Amino acid sequence: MSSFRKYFLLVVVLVLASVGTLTFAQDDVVIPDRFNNPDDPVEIALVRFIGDGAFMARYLAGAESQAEELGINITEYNARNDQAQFVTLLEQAIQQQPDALIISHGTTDVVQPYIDQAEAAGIPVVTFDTVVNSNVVPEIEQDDLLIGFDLTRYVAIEYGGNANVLYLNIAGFPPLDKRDRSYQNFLWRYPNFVQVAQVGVYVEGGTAAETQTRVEAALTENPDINVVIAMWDELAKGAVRAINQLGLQDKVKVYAVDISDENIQLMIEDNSPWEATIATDPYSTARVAVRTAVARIGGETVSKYVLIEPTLITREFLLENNVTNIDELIVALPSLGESDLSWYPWIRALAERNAQ
Ligand code: SR1
Repeated sequence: MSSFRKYFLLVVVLVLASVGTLTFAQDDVVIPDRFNNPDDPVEIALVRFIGDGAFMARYLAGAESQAEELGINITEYNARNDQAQFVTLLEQAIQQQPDALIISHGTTDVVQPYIDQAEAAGIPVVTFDTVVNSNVVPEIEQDDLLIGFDLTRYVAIEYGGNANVLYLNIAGFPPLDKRDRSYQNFLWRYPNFVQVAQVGVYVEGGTAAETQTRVEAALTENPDINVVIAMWDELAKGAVRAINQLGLQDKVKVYAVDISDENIQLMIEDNSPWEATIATDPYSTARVAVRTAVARIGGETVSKYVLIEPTLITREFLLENNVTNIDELIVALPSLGESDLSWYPWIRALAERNAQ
């Protein structure tokens, strides 16, 4: 046999061997039995305390998209800021005996007994924006201490440590409390970084409108304010509208949290006071929550803290890159797109099988 033919055969054998190895690796992934019965699809209950605003709507869309891709069902229960209703919905959801429970925006004192009850009944729980006393129940969040740190540091450095701040936040919501912790450190660190006033109240279906009224009053009473820090975009939207209404766009700038199509429009409009926001895409964040729940159903031991990394988005960046909506933003900033978190090989295989 000529040396060329020997070489050719060797290459063919090596290619076939590598293809064989790849095939074996794919076949090696085992989808857990619970996901293999089309007559009895996996059911996930998503129990949420609040529903106001664009973040919450896009989060739900993300959760539903991931469930659909995996061929499972998801049912939303939303208490719309009513604690008694939240407890009722937690009870109802557990009674339905879903395969897993995702709990969002509860406080520990309220949700802990129901988490313990569900886990004891064999229903694995995962949480979003909730602090839990359990080593097996994961806490998914957008790394809110980091959000508070990165946002406030950005403002403090931009203003050389000198600013008169109108602070927009609401106590009692876990992500907002964590962001506040980091913010307080900057007030301590920079003595001329001063909080002049604070407003913030949650109104289901109306936080932005209520905030607008309160910010108009605060800015009128405190004409020295030159910075607004808003720890939630519904608060920021109210502030932007108030500043526009008072014609203070050149004097008072807004720095906030969260992103949505509407936020991008507000940030890029002519003479917008909204300078920067720090965010994850709630769509992708919710998909992580669903995959983490699916992982627990499949028997995986998941990380206690599942942190989705936030990204700083400035008005300047949006304008320079002609970004007008979230889809375009993800192209310009791919770190905001689909997360790698909780993509266990068998969950990927489940998505591929379901796509066929
Ligand atoms: C009232 S809590 C609002 C926050 O929940 C999510 O973490 C979003 O980022 C939003 O800012």
